[in-house]
Amino acid sequence: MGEDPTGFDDPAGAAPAATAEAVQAAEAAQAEQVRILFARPWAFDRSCADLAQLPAPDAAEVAFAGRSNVGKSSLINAILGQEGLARTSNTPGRTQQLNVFVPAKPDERSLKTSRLSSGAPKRPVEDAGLRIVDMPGYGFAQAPKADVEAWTALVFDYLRGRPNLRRVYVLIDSRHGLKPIDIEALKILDKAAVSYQIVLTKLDKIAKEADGAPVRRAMEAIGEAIRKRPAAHPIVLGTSSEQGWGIETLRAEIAALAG
Ligand SMILES: Nc1nc2c(ncn2[C@@H]2O[C@H](COP(=O)(O)OP(=O)(O)OP(=O)(O)O)[C@@H](O)[C@H]2O)c(=O)[nH]1
Ligand SMILES: [Mg+2]
Repeated sequence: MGEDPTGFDDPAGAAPAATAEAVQAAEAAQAEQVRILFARPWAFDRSCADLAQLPAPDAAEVAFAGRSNVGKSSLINAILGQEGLARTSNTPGRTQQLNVFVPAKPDERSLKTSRLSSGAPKRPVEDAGLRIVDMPGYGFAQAPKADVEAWTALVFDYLRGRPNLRRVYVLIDSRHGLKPIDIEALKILDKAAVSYQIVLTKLDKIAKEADGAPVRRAMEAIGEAIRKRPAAHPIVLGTSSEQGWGIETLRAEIAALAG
């Protein structure tokens, strides 16, 4: 009989060692996949004012949604390790369309700047089966009503009807918690059975107390609030784009969602 490659039948007890080795090898391969995906440059692909402008739904998409100014664009930049790729601003209402980002070949890193001066972007090669979508914020009261309604409709339409949408990260400001407009977004996702996960942002702003109590309280409150929602991932992620907290966890999750 040939050697059993699994080691399971080895009476001398080699099975656990062989299994542990196999598990370690799988973990190392996974970690390498994450590293490769986010070590490479990413590029801006396009801005979409309506769903018809989106690319064909032939690659997995991961989208970042949340109220205006919650930190969507900042979190995408932190995950991709490219400050300034997604535009951020102190003024709410910065992102006004669906902005699509894709992995690019190394020499296409310059796309992020060339798109602004040259108008129509060149198309980077999409070879990782994954796109990241930065969304306009919803619920920004100070912008003109018609603008807010248009952004919210665009976001909600996308959440409702994008067949290749693998996961929506719904960002919630850790200082403010869930607002009625967030609940509306969650209802849409639950109804459309789109898998989503809550991500608390700007944890650095409530992490001043040494015992971490405000952070714990914010995480627990939101965990309880979404416990019974059907499409919600049960684990709430805590992040700070400024401090780099929670970024590796998000990278690993996103890499696992790539098609
Ligand atoms: N302290 C701190 N500030 C943050 C963090 N993330 C974002 N910000 C700040 O919050 C503001 C809004 O960030 P954006 O990333 O533009 O927020 P957005 O959700 O994309 O906003 P809209 O596109 O307007 O909907 C900016 O001034 C960021 O610098 C964080 O983790 N910590
Ligand atoms: Mg933005």
